[in-house]
Amino acid sequence: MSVHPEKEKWEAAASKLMKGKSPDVLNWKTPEGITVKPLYTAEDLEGLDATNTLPGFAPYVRGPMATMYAGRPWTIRQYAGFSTAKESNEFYRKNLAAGQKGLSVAFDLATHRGYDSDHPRVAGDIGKAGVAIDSVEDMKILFDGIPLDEMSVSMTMNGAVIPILAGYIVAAEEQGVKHEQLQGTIQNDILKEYLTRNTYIYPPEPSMRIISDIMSFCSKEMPKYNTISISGYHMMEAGANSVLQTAFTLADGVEYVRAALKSGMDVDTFAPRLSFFFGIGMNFFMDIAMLRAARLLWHRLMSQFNPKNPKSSMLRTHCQTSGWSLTEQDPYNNVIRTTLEAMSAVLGGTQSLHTNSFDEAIGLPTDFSARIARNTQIIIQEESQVCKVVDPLGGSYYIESLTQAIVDEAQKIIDEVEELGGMAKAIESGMPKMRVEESAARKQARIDQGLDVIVGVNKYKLANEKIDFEVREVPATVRDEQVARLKEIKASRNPIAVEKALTDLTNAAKNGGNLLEAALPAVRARATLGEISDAMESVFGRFTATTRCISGAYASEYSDKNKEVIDAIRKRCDNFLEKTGRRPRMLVTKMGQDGHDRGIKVIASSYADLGFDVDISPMFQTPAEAAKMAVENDVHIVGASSLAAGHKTLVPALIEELKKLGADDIIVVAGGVIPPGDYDYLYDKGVKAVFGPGTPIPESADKTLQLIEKKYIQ
Ligand code: DCA
Repeated sequence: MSVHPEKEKWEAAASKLMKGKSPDVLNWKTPEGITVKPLYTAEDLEGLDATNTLPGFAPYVRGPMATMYAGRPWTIRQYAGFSTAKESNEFYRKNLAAGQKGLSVAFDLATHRGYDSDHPRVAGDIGKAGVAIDSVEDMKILFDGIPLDEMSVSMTMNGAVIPILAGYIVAAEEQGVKHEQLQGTIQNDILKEYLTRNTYIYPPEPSMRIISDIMSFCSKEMPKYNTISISGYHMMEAGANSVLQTAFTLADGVEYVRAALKSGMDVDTFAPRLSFFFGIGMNFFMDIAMLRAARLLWHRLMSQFNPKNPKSSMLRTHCQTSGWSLTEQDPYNNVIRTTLEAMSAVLGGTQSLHTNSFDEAIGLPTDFSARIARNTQIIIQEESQVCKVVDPLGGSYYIESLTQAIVDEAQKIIDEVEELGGMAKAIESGMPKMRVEESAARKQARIDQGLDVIVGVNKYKLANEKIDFEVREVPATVRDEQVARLKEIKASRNPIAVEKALTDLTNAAKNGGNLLEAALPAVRARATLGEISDAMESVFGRFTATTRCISGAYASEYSDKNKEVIDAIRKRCDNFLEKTGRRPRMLVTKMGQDGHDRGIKVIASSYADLGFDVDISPMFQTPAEAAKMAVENDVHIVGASSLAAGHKTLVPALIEELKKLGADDIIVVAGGVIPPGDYDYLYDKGVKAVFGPGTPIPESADKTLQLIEKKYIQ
């Protein structure tokens, strides 16, 4: 096919409309580095060999199932969990009665990191960002009245994956459900934890063994169960653009396949039960194309392992709308954002979908906001008629060519990863983390300059923001309830049986043997999650990451025209240096088990670009550890970032610890997902400023600097 016969006429018409300029000036370079033109034609389909393929057939670009939603719509699977198992169970049952189709369990951060609720490191985390699970007794309550032989349950667990999956299996056994009847998914994707999400426990090597052990156990005992959800979502939330998300997720997938093969499994015994998880952002067409590209690429990547079963190279995925794109400002706009993102996932052909609630930039979803989120999917599914046709955008000049562009760009990055020796080695080298953080800093700079529009945040702002809806709060008594139940369980079990089962598990960790299988007797004997996790930690150790930070990306994204704003702050930092002999120095820290470090990374690298001296604490600090570091580093200010509802406990505790060290002159500010209703509480406790999500960097830097200047040079 050649150029459209009237292409020149179109160019002339376009140019005329633009007062003589070439239509090329309308080209847009996306953050992925892809040039998007104002017009696509049949010419753009030339050489694209996957365009005219069929759904249900390789390379699956048009969808993994032949009939897709025309035969069965995607699973409406809302990710939820908070407080106690009992409260979460009630929430699940209500949602299932109202049209939700599958469960997706969110665990609290203490559970993720393998701590029981009575552990001193997790006092601020219990029941906050998910449900607290300490033993199989909690697990049984969580699924009370929910038949596990019928319900497909997804569990987002990566760190404490052995005690959680074993707990689920034993809870099912005690419901009378056989292993082979279990259907659902365990996230079990540890590589992305080292890359972005940070809810790991053990170092990479034993963690990869755990994954292979789970795949091996499930392939024999639980054939309907998806053993992993290889996740790009967290990379997107950490700032990865769609190409980075695709490339690193699929590269993680290849690494898992290699690990399973190395452990002696045949590719077709486990590959059909690998599943994926993508995050869907606000670039509508880009993310439709991303899902199509990911399917094509996965098929291509899997062919090197010579699978015989077509399902082994068929990418099936869950999607979630972007939490990061939700704004605290003018928050009902989030309903619209989520609807668009959901449409993108659906038009891209997802198998399962979570739509975020509009209040998630502020707090945990309420019954009301969860209903709107769920209904967003139900309305798309049951009212809009989009389910009637498979891959309705297949053949679109633009979508097909964007799909190919993502395939090409992502393949280049996958090749780079391969050159580094695969994803585990690449992660060790720091390459993927740096790429994601650079992408995040650039995005922030575009938003701060107004180049990327966010309605209500950097354009069409409300003069008087007033949040007038209820925000769900998890009471501090949840911890007391969990601790009381732990005591009860420990008092009523057979200590000799527990001891023996835990010793057997430690021996399996030391000498080999399937860890999931070895954990089952311990769970049946009522060993707790923390005890099971410790039994393996005593052999594997606990992983600590080194925190690194990129520099220059934020400032370099500023155009000369907009540089004024950041230059003004730089000048003030230089002035501070002149007057005091030091640059304004800030410690950014994350306390508790909250692993979301995108915010502090962006703050650290952009503040450094603006002239601050910035220290980043290691992850998972206790307030006492953060205070000690602030004093040792002699900082002027500490910025505490909280995205997991621990702010009311942890930030005041930090202030107390600073006082104990005689350092109450160190200013404390807080940022992250903090409901505006909690601001006064924090101010009363001595916090000097609170920065909600979406605060532009120059604005928070200005305020931070003012606080320091006021104290030291005015
Ligand atoms: N016609 C006939 N059968 C179909 C069709 C169709 N058009 N579409 C799907 N099915 C079948 C599937 O083959 C599957 O059966 P199988 O397991 O026996 O093969 C069943 O219906 C369920 O469909 P599926 O597309 O697998 O949807 P889910 O069970 O919801 O699984 C998946 C989605 C992504 C694979 C899974 O890993 C998952 O649920 N992930 C969620 C992860 C999550 O919640 N994360 C939270 C952060």
